[in-house]
Amino acid sequence: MSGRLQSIISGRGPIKTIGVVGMGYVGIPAAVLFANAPGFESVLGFQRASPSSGYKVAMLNRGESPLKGEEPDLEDLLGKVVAAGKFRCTSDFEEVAACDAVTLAIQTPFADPKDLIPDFSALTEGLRAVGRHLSEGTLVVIESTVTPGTTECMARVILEAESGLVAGEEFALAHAPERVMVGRLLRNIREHDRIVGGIDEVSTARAVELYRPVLTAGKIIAMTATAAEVTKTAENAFRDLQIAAANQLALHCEAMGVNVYDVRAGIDSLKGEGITRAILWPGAGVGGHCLTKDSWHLERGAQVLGGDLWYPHGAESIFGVARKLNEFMPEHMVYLTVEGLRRAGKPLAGATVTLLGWAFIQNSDDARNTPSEPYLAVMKEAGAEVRVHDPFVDQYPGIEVSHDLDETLVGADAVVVFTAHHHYASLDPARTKELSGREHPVIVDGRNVVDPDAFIRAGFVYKGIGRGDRNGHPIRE
Ligand code: SAJ
Repeated sequence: MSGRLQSIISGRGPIKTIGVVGMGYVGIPAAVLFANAPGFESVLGFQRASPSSGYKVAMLNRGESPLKGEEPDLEDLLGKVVAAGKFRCTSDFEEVAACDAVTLAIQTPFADPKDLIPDFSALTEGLRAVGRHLSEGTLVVIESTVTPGTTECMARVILEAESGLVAGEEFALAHAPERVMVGRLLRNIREHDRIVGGIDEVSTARAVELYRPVLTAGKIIAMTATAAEVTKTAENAFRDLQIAAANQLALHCEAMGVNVYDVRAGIDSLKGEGITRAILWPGAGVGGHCLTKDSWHLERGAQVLGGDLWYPHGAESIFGVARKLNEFMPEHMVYLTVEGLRRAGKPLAGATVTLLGWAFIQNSDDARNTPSEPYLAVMKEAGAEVRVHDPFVDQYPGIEVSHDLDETLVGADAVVVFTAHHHYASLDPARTKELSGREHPVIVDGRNVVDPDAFIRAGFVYKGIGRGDRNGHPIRE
């Protein structure tokens, strides 16, 4: 336990002034909740005056949220704390010096999904800006999802180099990963348990003091900084693994002529104390900002920190295998489309394919890392003409997205469901066939949203993920 840091912090007194770096979908709700907590006096939102995001400073200081989409209570609470003078946004990082605690909520994407090297440039810039104005006894917390080892190593080195202070001796350092989902930002921060991990016990204790006041149903789970980084990346790696297990089972069921959804229901029925079968859902692929990268952060952490890893020698980590299986699912959708067109006597080259769903998740406009994109690329490469429909996505770089379902179905040789938007559950076989103008149009269901028998009776060639019981059906003349 660092006596020196403890005495500096004791001399500083309870946390009163907080800085939050990064006014995005993590930083803004966090800052507003800190400002609304009675024990804290003021919160500063730090936002770079960059061409793309600098506008947020004035907007936030007017009590307006720059976040898209519905966020219950956020704008009301923002207006309240701004009016009360408890929250202010600024681009002047010199004001970090007045903060008892500073959190950094800055995105850490992969620069290139191919080589999976994390792009920490924005985070390191934020760390440098904080380090330059860090004062003795301040707590620095990283909320971004980072490769295990980042807080103890890269972040510590940058902060010490910029401030001339020693972490664990003259300032506290911790990791407290965000667990928020769009549409429920405030609720998630208040109600989810909060993982808090310091580089030492004094840092952990100071971080607990920072987060406890904003929790309602959630409780604090304290650990080391690296354990907190592993927890965050692993909680998503586990979800990715569960989805991959469902996808692997679906592929096996296709091979064995079985309906994977019957099997899933059977497995899910096994309940009772101490029995868990958290079987998730197979599908056309896994998109989004979390699951597509966090397994690779975890793997990189094990490689960087782990030295001589002890997998079964020569075997690959199951988290890496799971990632590759989930990334394979759009390819399997290509296979199902090609097989369906073959059965309908239609070559892939020149075929017209209607792709239903561009968002990575149902009933949302969020298209980050959508599995529809790799599918589209392969189909276009093979000479198919693909039209994209999505009722929620308005635009996407390089892609023309239609909101007119009937229009996109006209002349379709194949209709392919990639996203389980509620609109597609009511797709009518007769109407769809009429619009396609085809004797035997193909339907490929990547999310189990249509009734296979209704489409087969209408003369469709049906293919579905995991539908080994229907994928070889006789074609109705
Ligand atoms: N998916 C499947 N099968 C499933 C569940 C999801 O194929 O059974 C696919 C979805 O279609 C989507 C992708 O996986 O393409 C990701 O879906 P998701 O529900 O995991 O949504 P995310 O990516 O927004 O995950 C977030 C994560 N939250 C945080 O990182 C704070 C994750 O930890 C949550 O578990 C998840 O939300 C959630 O449960 O809503």
